[in-house]
Amino acid sequence: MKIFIDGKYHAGRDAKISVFDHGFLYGDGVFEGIRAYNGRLFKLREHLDRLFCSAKAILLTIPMTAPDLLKATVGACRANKIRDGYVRLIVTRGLGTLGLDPRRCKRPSIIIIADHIQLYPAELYQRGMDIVTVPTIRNLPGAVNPAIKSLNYLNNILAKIEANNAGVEEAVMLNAAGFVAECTGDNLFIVKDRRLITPPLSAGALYGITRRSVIELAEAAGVKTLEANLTRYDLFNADECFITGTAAEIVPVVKIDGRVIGTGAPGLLTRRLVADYHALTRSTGEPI
Ligand code: PXG
Repeated sequence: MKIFIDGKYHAGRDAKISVFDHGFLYGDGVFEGIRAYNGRLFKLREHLDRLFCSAKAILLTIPMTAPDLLKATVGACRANKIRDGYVRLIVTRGLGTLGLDPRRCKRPSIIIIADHIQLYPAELYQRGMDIVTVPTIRNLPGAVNPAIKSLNYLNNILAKIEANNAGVEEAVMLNAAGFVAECTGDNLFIVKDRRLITPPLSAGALYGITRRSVIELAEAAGVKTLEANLTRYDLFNADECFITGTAAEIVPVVKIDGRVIGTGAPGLLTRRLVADYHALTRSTGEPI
């Protein structure tokens, strides 16, 4: 594997970052996870836009223009002969010293890993997932805004640990007001009375690119979509539920906190959206 670090390629085992990089010391940095399907990088421009927005929010200047970063991302896929895979694009605050002041870091580092990912076993997509709500609430927008895709994922990891302790793969995170925010690495949707509903981004969620694609696909299929605050009660009484993310894609959810959702099997609209999403990922994107 060839890893891009600051303009040069390194063999996988030699691809190293200093222990004095503030991305490592403090989680000071931002990232994106992008998928390649069928020789194309799906929604690459949207991912790059979000990376620049995350960077702006933490006052980090990415030392490359968006068009150059696009070329470098495509280049990393080519260098690794990736046609179907997963790209992790990381920008750290860079090499600094002990002490969290970012002014000690003279130049941010850009890392591109072009590899593969499989988050969940394939059968889970057929059968549907069992998830739980967890005690750890989503970061408050006034603290570390969940819209920032930062290298500090401890909020999400704590929730993931709580899900694992409950014997399931994924956690629903609520916000401080008790409304559903999102899952640890995915946005959440329900279907109720043939309408597709997802929490508003202000509930404390990442501006998910898969989320946006799913809303567009539903609207194209004539399904009414809306953003509304959801409680656990709304989840338990949904007709269908699924989660969305670049890595996870669309995963049907069939049980939440022990309550069976709908019929207990992936719902009709969920399966339609999965099919439409697969068709979209295979036919659009930035050519590698
Ligand atoms: N919420 C959070 C907190 C995320 O990290 C999503 C929602 C879905 O967003 P997109 O734009 O991907 O639809 C994410 C993205 C992983 C992994 O390693 C997680 C994500 C992306 C890539 C890898 O678990 N989550």
